Amino acid sequence: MMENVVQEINKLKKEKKAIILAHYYQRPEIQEIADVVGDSYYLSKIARDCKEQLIIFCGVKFMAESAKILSPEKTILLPVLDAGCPMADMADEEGISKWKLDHPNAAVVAYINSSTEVKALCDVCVTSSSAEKIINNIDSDEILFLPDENLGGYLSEKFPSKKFILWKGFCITHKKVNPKSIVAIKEQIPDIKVLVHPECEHEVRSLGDYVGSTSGIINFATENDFKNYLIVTEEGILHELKMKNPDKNFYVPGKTMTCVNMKKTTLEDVYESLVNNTFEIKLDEDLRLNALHSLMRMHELSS
Ligand code: CIZ
Ligand code: SF4
Repeated sequence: MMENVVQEINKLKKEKKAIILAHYYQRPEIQEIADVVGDSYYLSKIARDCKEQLIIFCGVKFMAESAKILSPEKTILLPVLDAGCPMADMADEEGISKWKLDHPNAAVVAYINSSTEVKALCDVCVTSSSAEKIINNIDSDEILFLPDENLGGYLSEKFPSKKFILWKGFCITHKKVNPKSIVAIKEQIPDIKVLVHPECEHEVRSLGDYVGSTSGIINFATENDFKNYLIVTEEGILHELKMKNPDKNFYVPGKTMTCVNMKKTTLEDVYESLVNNTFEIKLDEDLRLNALHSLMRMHELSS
C-alpha cells in the first residue's frame, strides 16, 4: 500500500508539474517524498523562487500562508486543513494593536510562526535561523517581539543594548522539556553535546552547548566531529540528522518531543491533495498586501 502511494504521488507530481516542500518536523516518509526539506526560512525562499506553479506545502498553516503571501500567482496546497501552530494562535490582532499603541516607537518583530492577520500588523518577520541577523539590521532600540517569549528572551540576551518587550506565547512542544532529563543524560554520557532550539525555556537553553534553529542544529552536528548529541527540539529533525551523520549517535531528552500538528500530514493526505487540489490557501488581497511588507523585509534584512 505504502509503496503504491509513493509511486502515485510521484506520477501525479510530474503530471501536474508540482513541487513538494516539507519542514524538518514532518514525518520521515513525507520528508522522503519531498523535493525540498528545510526550515521555514529556506522553504519560504524556495516557494518564492521555484518555477513550479503548484506547491504542496507539508508543514503547518502559517508556512503555507507565508508562501502564498510572497507568491500570490502560485497555487499553494496545505494537505491537512487543520494543521496549525498553537503558538501562532496565541497572538491576536486586537491585543497587538493595543500593545503597539502603548509602545509607539518600538519596532514590531513577528516570528514567522504567526497568522497572516498578525503579520499585517508588524514591521518585519524573523525565523529562528534569520532572527539574529535581522535584529542586528534593525535601527530601533526598542523591540516588541511576538509571539514566542522564549525566542524573544534568547534574542534579548544576544542584544543587551536593545530593549525587548515580549509577548507571552510559547510552543507547547518545546515547553515540555524537563531540564532534569538533560542533566541526567549528561551524567550518563559526559561528552555529549546538547543542541537546543531557542523555543525552549531559559533553564533548558542554559544547558545547551549550542542554541539555534533546526538548520543551525543540523549544521552543528554535521560540521563537528563529536560522536554524541542530545537533540532538544521536535523529533522530526532526527531523520535529516541521521541521514547526514550515519556514524554519530543522537539522543532525545527523556520523552520524545512531538508536534502533533506537524505530524498530521500523511502520505495519503499528500496524495489526496494532488488529486483534489486540497486545501488551497486563499487570502484576501488587502490582507495579503499588508502582510507582504513584513516578509519582504525579512528577506531583505537577512540577505
Ligand atoms: O523556522 C522554522 O522552520 C522552525 C519552526 C523551526 C526552526 O528552528 O527551523
Ligand atoms: Fe508550532 Fe511548536 Fe509545532 Fe513549531 S513545533 S509548529 S512552534 S507548536
